[in-house]
Amino acid sequence: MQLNSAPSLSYDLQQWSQGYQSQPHEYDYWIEDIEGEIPQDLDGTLLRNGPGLLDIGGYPIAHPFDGDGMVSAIAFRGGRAHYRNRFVRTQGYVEEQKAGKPLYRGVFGTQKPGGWLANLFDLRIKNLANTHIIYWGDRLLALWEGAEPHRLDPQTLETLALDHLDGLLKPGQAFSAHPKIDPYGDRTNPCLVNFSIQPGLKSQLTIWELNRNGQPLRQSTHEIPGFCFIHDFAITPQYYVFFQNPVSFNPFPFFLGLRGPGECINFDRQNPTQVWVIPRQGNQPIKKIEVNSGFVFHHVNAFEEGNQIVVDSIGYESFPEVEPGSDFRYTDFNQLAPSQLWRFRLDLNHKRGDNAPHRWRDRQLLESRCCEFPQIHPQWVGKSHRYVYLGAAHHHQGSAPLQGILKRDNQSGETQFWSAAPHGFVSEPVFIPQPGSEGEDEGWIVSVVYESQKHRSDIIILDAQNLERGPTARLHLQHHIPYGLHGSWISN
Ligand code: 3ON
Ligand code: FE
Repeated sequence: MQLNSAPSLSYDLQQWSQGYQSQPHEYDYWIEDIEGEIPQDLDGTLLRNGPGLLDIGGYPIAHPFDGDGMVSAIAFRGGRAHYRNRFVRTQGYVEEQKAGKPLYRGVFGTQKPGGWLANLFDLRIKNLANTHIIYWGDRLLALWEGAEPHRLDPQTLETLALDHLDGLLKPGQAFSAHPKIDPYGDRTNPCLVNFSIQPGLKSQLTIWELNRNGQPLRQSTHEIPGFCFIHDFAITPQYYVFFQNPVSFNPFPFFLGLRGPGECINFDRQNPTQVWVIPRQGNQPIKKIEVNSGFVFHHVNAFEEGNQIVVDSIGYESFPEVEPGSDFRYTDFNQLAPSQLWRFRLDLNHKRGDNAPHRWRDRQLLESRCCEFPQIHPQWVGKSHRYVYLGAAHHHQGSAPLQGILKRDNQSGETQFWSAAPHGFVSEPVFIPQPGSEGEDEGWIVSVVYESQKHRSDIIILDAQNLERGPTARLHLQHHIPYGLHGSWISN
């Protein structure tokens, strides 16, 4: 018996990288090729967003986050399912498809052809509309954290226009791609909470709460010292929680046409993460709490417990910096540290009433397996959640592509895992509550799985109470969907 031997890879890198081929076509069809049965009470639409093009007229893009947004809608009704996808007709997409080549630079390193001279001092960035898709206040919105949302037609997915939320957003103003829905927003009705960052030497953070009709309930603006790269946040009934990752920004390589702005972000290992705890109402002061250095894109959830706020997040050892010139299609996962599930406890009592930093060193690793894209039951946002669902690597150790769905029970510490390895690669799991149910895990997990051997994607439906039984239904699409980012469920 060999001890300490590295487990054999659960995937083939070449097969994995095929999931990053462009999908230039737009489809509209009933899904006929189905294994198992779609639950009759699964009634609504799964919306997904993500980069649809990984090249522009044959010019490869530098990073998947630079890909033009493509929205897929999988509509379920009466045990049947319909698929449709459309590119978001952003100004950049329309112009570039006409020109057959990149006309804009991307945040993560995509350059216009012609070398640095062709890119020098061109500081325009295209709004990609590629990160999330939500339906709120009677609007279907494709989100991208660097600028305002695009509004789409919910029936056809046609792009209608940029949307400034009835004048709430200034032209070009950011509206993050991670809004939270507070199930008890204005006492009884849910509300949507989102933020905007205007980065600089000092950064401006604006937070909105919108009622069910999309009208503002509350708005506040805060000045945060230093550069901010904040992708996501968390809410509790009383607070907004922001993790300001320890990064700095040197814009000169961007100005000089050498790098994208996302490649000008440096991780400052020696600095802690600053957590900003901002009261949602009243004029209590903002609290700054310092926690261990590290980088967070996504939070699972947060909740209040006595004088503490508990925040569960996916933590990276550092910002996964992109080496200029490296090809993401051949990512060497062995060189990467895994992203893992952590629990932070923030002590609100520390020096009540002042902003003195509180250095806090204790954080707890909940799950060491490499994971990303956390989801919970939507009714538990801001409350102590028992279950979390994640995309996760097949093996317990090391960094690897996401090939399975992991469910963790925070009460017992037990996990369930369903894997699509060796040929399948999963996307974000979306939790869909079963209509009429109350249990926290009563519902389904739906995810898009890229089946590399067939170069096609499946939609899988798992029973959230028992992931290990495997998919209740597997819907075979006629084509692939490139690896995506986020999505949501809209019930009928
Ligand atoms: O000054 C700059 C201006 C600007 C527009 C600052 C800046 C770099 C923060 C910025 C824009 C940032 C943007 C647009 C960020 C977009 C991020 C994005 C599209 C996606 C992030 C995804 C995160 C994760 C963790 C994805 C994981 C994926 C997998 C594990 C596998 O597929
Ligand atoms: Fe995200």
